[in-house]
Amino acid sequence: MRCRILGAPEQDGAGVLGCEMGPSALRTAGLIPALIELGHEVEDLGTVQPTATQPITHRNPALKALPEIVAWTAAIAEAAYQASKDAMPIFLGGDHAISAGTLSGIARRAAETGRPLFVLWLDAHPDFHTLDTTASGNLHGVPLAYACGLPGFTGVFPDLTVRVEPTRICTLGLRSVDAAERQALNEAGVTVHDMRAIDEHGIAPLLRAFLARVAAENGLLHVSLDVDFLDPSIAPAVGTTVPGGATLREAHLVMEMLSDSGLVTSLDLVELNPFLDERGRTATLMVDLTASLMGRRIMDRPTRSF
Ligand code: DIR
Ligand code: MN
Ligand code: MN
Ligand code: MN
Repeated sequence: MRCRILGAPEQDGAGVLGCEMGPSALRTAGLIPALIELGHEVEDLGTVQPTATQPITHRNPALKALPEIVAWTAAIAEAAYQASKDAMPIFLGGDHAISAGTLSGIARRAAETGRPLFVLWLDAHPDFHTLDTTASGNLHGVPLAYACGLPGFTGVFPDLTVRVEPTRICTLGLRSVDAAERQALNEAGVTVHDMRAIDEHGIAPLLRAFLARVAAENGLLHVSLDVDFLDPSIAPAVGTTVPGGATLREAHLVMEMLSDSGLVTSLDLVELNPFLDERGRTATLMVDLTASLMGRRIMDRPTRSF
């Protein structure tokens, strides 16, 4: 596989500073050598530069760093569109607001291929707030709603060339959902497998059903992995830890099944805050999970079915 690495050290979308160090920590933890060892061709595109900020006012006084997030979104969207031509881009956050840009750029690229774009959102949170519903004002809480074209972003965020279809999104691992997000997710028809569903059914059948849909429709698949998908006991380096997250093996199983499916066409690694890490263990885990997604196996398997 041909991979393109792109750093997006955006940090103003999270409530806690430090995600700007995320790309450095992922590189330090050996992301690129791990991909090369798995036989991939890796092109490192370096770091996205945000466009200049313009003053913006908004009726929601809680919004934080709106001009900065808008500038990052425009730059990342263009970079994601360019990076996704004939290669698999891997975007290194940066907080989850980078996905406002990665999703819009990828959706634009997907439309050119004529194939439907599916999104797997691995996160404790749905990040499905609009600019009007977010109470925290932390804009890492809005990227999925923006990419779907929910109301209120027009004239503030960059115009979307192509929207992500909400019914082609599957969120996995949710355990912190605000009331406005819950309603919006239901109305939009997003597939939600929260932690309770994972506890009841196991993670494999939930993911398998989604992958079968992607395969049946010959879809492209964008995976967005937020560090807080993982349980804080194994992944402390995130500003928004929520207890009761995915275990080490649940997370690896997701990645291994994604790899076996052969369906993943782009990836976000987001919310890593190295300032909060313990001797690099979260950065190392994120690299190991990426390696599982990109083909690392405990043992060879006779079939590559999922
Ligand atoms: C909360 C937390 N829903 C908010 N969101 C986070 O601030 O909007 N997203 N942490 O990743
Ligand atoms: Mn998130
Ligand atoms: Mn989260
Ligand atoms: Mn949220």
